[in-house]
Amino acid sequence: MLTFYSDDHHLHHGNCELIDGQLQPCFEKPQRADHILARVKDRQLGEVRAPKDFGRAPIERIHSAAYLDFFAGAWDRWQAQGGQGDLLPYTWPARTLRQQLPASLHGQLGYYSFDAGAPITAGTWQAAYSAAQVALSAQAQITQGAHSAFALCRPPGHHAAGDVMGGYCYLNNAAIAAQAFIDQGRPKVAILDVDYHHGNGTQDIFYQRNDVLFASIHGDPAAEFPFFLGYPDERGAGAGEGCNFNYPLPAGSGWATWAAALEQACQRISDYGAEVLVVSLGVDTFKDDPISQFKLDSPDYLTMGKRIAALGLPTLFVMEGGYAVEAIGVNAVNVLEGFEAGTS
Ligand code: FKS
Ligand code: ZN
Repeated sequence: MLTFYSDDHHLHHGNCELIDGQLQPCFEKPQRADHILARVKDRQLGEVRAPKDFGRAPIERIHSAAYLDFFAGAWDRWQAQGGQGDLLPYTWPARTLRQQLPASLHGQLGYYSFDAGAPITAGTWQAAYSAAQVALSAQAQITQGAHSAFALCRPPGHHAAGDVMGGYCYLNNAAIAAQAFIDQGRPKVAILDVDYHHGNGTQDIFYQRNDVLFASIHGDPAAEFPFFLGYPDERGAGAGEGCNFNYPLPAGSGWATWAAALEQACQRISDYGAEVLVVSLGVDTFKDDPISQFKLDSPDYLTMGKRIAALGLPTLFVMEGGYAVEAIGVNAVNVLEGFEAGTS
């Protein structure tokens, strides 16, 4: 399996995030992708390629031009007004406030975000732009006939919606790739989100559409970030009714519980008749993950990959979360190796 990767992810390294009332170093850090890349090479998974540049057009199929302009220009505006440190929002247009774009930088930042978990640094736009190109390059590989490809994206994307950043995410790499499949003539795409957190951005982007099925297995949002989306009664709306499936699981869930949900998600994907699969691949379901509450062990990721392979679909893996940095490479690559073992 080919891996697509850009060193540009190093340009994004946020300073800190708010955890339990304290500012702590960001969990979403460059070493994450470095460890995965090292494991891809160790295991000789396949060639590692730099992305091509497909420009802004395929990103604009998912994100509004106004949002992209804001994101691309935010750091320079922050510097021009003498800003020190990372650019972080602190006011959001919650229920009692007007949903309108103000003139100020921080007002606009609040308008275009849902939490303070997505710091903008000098290189964040370039890193996120390159991550989207990594996803598009891996996607193109499948359009050209490959059965699978790995987009080693960083920063991740599944919490980002059309004009909202948050939860370490800015551009929704998986959604951008899924849309590219549709635009290249594959009218039925499934997205399987196995990250520990609900992919609220991806769900929102495709919620009213029937050309993309979204299925997500995650920590119950009643108790877990992102709290406000990811419940089982969210089944899609309008034309998209019946094309959205959430499988929230309780804290402490291990492989048996998780695998039962995967079985149901796979059944939905088969019933739907998807022609191609995008996997939002988070490995923060690992037992030693510092911010998550599931109990998967490293060999479970091999089994996960095999079950995904049994769907028999061309499959694009797009990297999302995972914070047990020492194990992240083993766990992510185990999914890919399990997939390959299940394919041959
Ligand atoms: C405060 C904890 C805030 C934010 C969790 C973000 C998870 C991100 C992710 C992604 F794949 F996008 F990276 N937690 N006490 O893992 O879903
Ligand atoms: Zn996650």
